Amino acid sequence: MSLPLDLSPELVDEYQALEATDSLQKLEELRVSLLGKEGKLTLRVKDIAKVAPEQRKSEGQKRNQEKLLFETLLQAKKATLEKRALDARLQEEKIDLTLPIRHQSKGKIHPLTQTFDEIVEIFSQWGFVLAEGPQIESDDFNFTKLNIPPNHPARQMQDTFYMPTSEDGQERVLRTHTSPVQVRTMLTQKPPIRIIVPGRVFRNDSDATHSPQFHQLEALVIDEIGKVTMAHLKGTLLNFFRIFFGIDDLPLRFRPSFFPFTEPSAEIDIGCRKNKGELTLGNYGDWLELGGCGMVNPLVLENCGLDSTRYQGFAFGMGYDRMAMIKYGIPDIRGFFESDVRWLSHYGFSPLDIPSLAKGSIR
Ligand code: FA5
Repeated sequence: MSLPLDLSPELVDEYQALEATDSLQKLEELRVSLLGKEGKLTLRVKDIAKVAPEQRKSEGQKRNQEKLLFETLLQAKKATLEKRALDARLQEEKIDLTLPIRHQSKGKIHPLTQTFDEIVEIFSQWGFVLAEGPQIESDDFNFTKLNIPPNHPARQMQDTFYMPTSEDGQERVLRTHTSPVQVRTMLTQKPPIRIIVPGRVFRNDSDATHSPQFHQLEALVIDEIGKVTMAHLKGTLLNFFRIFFGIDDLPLRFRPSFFPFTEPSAEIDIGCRKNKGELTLGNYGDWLELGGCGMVNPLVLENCGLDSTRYQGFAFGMGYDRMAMIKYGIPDIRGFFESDVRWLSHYGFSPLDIPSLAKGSIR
């Protein structure tokens, strides 16, 4: 750009400064100093009244034209500098197709989430509805309504974490099992009831097969007397285990037991072989305990407002961390809760991998 011949001498410095500007920031500073509220060109136009009246017209025109000239030059310079900056960036960010691919770590589904999904998949096909309850539970729902009164020795079966009493004076615990959701359901729904409750529970317990937090799968089925029997309980469990573990002749054994909330009660065992620390499921004569079950105690039905002369039903509860450990060969329960990404990348699942469905074993 060469100097316009008729440019007022007092603007020559600014003109040259504009020419020399090589950054957008400096250009903006120059713009403000010229065209801002107190800018030189703004004031020159404003101060036209101070010029002698006979020169005012021509001087006014000149000052306006010069202001316009600088506005145009500033805009043009801005466009040039912006284009230059963009070109430099494009040059810098040019994609190099010869570079090797950068490693991208993919997330994995936690084996407990996978197991949860498989359980829900199976039971939902049989018409069970998913139910939930709070992890901080009232002593009343966790124990008393389930026929485990205060100071009853049965409370010692479950090593409980006690919580501070709530503001309304309610004794509270970290739920030791998912069975309080039975109570919550019966208090709010009329039979027929058919629910499963997979959820986290807590006990003061820790070794390779016991963890202070673990997961239980609870089920409750209630209907009119005669419609839900112990045979249905056994059939449901047998079919569930066979589908879940993918073993068609997996045997199931009921071992007489005691739970205050079921009568009669049984421990649930499935067939296996234990050989030098290695566990294989199947019809081999050994047994592995997975949980407890029974027919809902009529006292529990009454505690929850159901007429025990009209309704009966079954319930079961088992640890599904153990089921996941067995199915997926995970040796130590504590790994589930340690949030170690290396562990997860080894034992985790790809989001699209649902083995029970992929094998077509849902019937
Ligand atoms: C119960 O918790 C009963 N509520 C089950 C039940 C429900 C019986 C409905 C009848 C009707 P139990 O305390 O045995 O029962 O626990 C059930 C299962 O939870 C155990 O068999 C075991 O698989 C699992 N379990 C118990 N404690 C732990 C622990 N600390 N870590 C991991 N799994 C555990």
